[in-house]
Amino acid sequence: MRVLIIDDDMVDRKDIVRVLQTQAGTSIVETATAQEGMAALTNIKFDIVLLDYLLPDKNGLEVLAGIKTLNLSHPCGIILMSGNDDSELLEKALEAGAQDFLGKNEINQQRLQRTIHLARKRFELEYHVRKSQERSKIAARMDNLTRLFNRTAFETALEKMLSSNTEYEEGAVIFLDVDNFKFFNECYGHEVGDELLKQVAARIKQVVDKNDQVARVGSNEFAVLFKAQDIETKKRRLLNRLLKALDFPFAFDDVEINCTFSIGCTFLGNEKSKKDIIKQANLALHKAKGESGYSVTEFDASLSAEIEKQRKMKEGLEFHLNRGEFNVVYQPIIAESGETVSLEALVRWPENSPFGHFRPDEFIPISEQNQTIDKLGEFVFKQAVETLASLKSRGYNDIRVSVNFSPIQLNQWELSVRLVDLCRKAGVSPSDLVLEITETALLSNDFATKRMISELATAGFTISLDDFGTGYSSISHLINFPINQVKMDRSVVPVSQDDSKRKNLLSSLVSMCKSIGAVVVIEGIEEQWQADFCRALRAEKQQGYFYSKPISFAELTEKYLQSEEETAAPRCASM
Ligand code: G
Ligand code: G
Ligand code: MN
Repeated sequence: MRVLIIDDDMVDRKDIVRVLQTQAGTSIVETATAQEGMAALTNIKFDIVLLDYLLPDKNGLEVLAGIKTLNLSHPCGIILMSGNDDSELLEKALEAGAQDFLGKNEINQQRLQRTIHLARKRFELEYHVRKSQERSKIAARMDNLTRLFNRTAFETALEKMLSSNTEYEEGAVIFLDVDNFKFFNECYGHEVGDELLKQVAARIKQVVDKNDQVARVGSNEFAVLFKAQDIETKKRRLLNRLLKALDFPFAFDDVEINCTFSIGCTFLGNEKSKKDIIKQANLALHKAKGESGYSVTEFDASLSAEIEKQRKMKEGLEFHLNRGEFNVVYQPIIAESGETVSLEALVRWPENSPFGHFRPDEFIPISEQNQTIDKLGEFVFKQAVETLASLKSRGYNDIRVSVNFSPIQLNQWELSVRLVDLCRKAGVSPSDLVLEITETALLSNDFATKRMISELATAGFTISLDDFGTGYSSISHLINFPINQVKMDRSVVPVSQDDSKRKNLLSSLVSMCKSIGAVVVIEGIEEQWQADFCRALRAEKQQGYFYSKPISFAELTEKYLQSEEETAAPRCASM
């Protein structure tokens, strides 16, 4: 046992030494002042300290406080000794960190040894409790998987940074999210998912500076909190490093994963609260997520409005789909003869919706994102076949209906069966329906899409390639897929009589499609001369405001079905 005595009274010290020396294996260091005692404690590992209350330079309570601030790597039990046996002092001594108190008049062999024994035991207990408290405190701030800080620790750090914000330094937050993490997790298993997160964490850790805080704040979401004098430069440098560090494959035992990341950032300044900052970083991240591939978005005020709009669209989609409230309008497609040969069904957001009003080019991408597109598509298809059935019941047998399909809908393995079933229930034939599919659906070139398109064609549906001329306009798509019809996008329709570029382009596209036997439809016809030009190209069908805007079924009935005797163009001879 190693004992330190801090006592200026030499007689008392000798008494103690005498008592202790009776025990074998005891080594004793004697000091006479607080200063000497503290120095000894810093340099030597003791098992117990006997500390006199009245020292020339400090009193015992002050020494106890001083020892605490030393933050010793090898702390030990302390017994405070005093000439007067004072219960108030005992209380204070225990509070200040001593394990026991001993009146100087009580010192005898038995008493001293017992007190030392108890103090050591007590210290050991306290030490273990404190250590495990510290450990659980750390654990509560850590993310077990990645060994980064967790959300709680991140928020605490953010709060701290906000309260210590100075004029000279600014802070910023980056939120980073692994794109399609759910897919990797499900596709390769959760072990690979966990391993991916660990590797991402390690790569982020590698590129940040020593004082930057990195945390995992969601299942596949990371945050970096940092400050600098020139925050804009630091942010740019950090983003560059992050993108570089993350942009190579993550390797596992038997797979390699290439993933992209979405990143959102915002600055701390301008009296923003912790909540504001987290919200802004999340909004920026959310916006970045909406874009494909690597994407970095910085928060600005317009984002809030945009995200709010998206939220309303999402909620509205679910709400109105459950109530079957979407509207479907129809735009005629006209043959060379001037007859309306088909009606394109186009979905419209319900009027007087409490969520606001949105255009299809706004809400369809959202519907594709939040997986409601299958339901929306089926709703439109059902309306379309019912409209068709109703036209047929009035004797219009030659008219067909075109329905737009999102590429995502083609992933439903039972799509063809369901569509055929809906046709059967409405009493129409698949051959009366045209499915308009954009060329992007064919780009993925995956087996399931290919199979589905063949299945739909085999079931008797006409497949029409929509928006041709905007994307790849690939002849191989026309050859490799069972495509019966091609619809030229309105962006390739000449905008004026001397728009020779578009005139030539459209002319070539039409002959290209005709050369492989596809029927050609040209959309976006707004003026007579455009109609004449397209007719001269021998395109089979036309569509556009020149003939009719999309109209409701009620308007359709009124405008076309009851005007057979009217001869003014545009005419729908067969109707
Ligand atoms: O009708 P409007 O021009 O606003 O339509 C904008 C876009 O929305 C067009 O590209 C059109 O093809 C698409 N669209 C309209 N209705 C539907 C629909 O029912 N399903 C799908 N997938 N797209 C549609
Ligand atoms: O991509 P898709 O072909 O499905 O787009 C159809 C949409 O194009 C319709 O919803 C309609 O609003 C729009 N549209 C139809 N005809 C015209 C037209 O002549 N001019 C313009 N600018 N848009 C049209
Ligand atoms: Mn279309």
